[in-house]
Amino acid sequence: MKRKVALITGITGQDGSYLAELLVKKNYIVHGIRRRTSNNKSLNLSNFNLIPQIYKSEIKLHYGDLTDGTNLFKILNLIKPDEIYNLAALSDVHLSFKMPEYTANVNSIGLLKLIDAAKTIVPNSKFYQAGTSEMYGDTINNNLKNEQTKFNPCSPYASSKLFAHNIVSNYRDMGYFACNGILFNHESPRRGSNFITKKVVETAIKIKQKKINTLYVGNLYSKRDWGYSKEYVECMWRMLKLNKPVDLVIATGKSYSVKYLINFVFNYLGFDIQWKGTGRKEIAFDKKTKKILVKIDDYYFRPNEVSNLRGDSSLAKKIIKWEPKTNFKELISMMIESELNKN
Ligand code: NAP
Ligand code: G4F
Repeated sequence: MKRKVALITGITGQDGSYLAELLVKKNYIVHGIRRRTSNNKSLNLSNFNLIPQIYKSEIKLHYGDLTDGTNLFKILNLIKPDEIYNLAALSDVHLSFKMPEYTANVNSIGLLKLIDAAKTIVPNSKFYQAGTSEMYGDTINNNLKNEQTKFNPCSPYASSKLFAHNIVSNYRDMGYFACNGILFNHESPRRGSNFITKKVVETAIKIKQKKINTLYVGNLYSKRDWGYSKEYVECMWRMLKLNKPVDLVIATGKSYSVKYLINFVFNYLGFDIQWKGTGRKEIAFDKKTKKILVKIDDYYFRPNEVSNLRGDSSLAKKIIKWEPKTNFKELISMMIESELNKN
């Protein structure tokens, strides 16, 4: 049987690297687009033997950027993929407030360039777009969110992703096979250090090792529905196996606050963490040593916040037979253990 060809944008990121591994296991020919960087490190892809002659490697990397439409066109024309997974994005919500134009250029217009070229060059291909629960924004109630819940984006990141979501629907209406995943937060040992789970894990370990003294964070009270990235990329693949394109929410259905996360990590590492004070003066300290462990820093607050995200993935359970397996405590413990093993 002819091997399927997949193209992954954002292959160097958390999800892209897990998806590449999954597709290689499933005997796909996997191509990825990576950006040119000064140090050329692709740490998340270290399980692959990335030798310079790309056509001998398990995955084939092409230099490119979602803002560079002519290059995207050339790559698609060269490899003629059966499946395209658009995972590349400026994915940092906080940073999107500082770089809104770039965010829109990559996440919205970049997606438009890619999907239009895909429909033109490989009209029978299947397309996955990495959508996000951030598109729901800060809703009045904290109910579970599903595919019917109204979007109300409240960051440049969320707005850029909602544009992409709508464009994908438009192309689907034009007859092209395109799906939107609406994924809630998902983490792993490969998570970027700027996101809160990885930041708390890395910093708490450095405090334990006496390399630094304090963790500085923003909003302690926002809640997120945190799942495991490796399980979530399986959904992307399953969605493109369907006969009809769909949009699906992928989530665990449970949410926890940033403060709960911090308590869990410090307790796991053997600290006796206690809190005192309120608002920007709230601090956490170690009851045994009296040393301050956590402080609030205004820098980490966003101009606008999504206070609680919790998703209902029952449609995914029905259509792609998917359910989350790893719970919050197992996920964060895995991240801590992986970080400890690096040291
Ligand atoms: P990530 O680790 O930040 O990876 C983002 C990827 O996009 C990286 O490979 C990055 O390359 C690449 N990229 C950024 N700007 C680019 C550009 N201009 N051109 C080409 N590539 C570019 O993100 P992730 O957590 O794996 O998430 C994957 C996708 O799912 C993203 O679209 C994100 O917005 C979306 N999403 C994530 C979550 C989540 O909780 N993780 C939830 C919902 C949706 P470099 O390595 O060079 O930076
Ligand atoms: O870890 P975060 O930066 O993730 P956020 O903003 O929820 O976005 C992630 O999940 C989205 C899916 O819903 C993705 F689409 C997006 O690409 C990304 O992967 O922040 C989580 C929460 C926020 O409420 C934030 O305000 O943690 C709060 N927080 C408090 N202190 C902090 C900090 N976040 C970060 N990054 N750093 C802090 O010091």
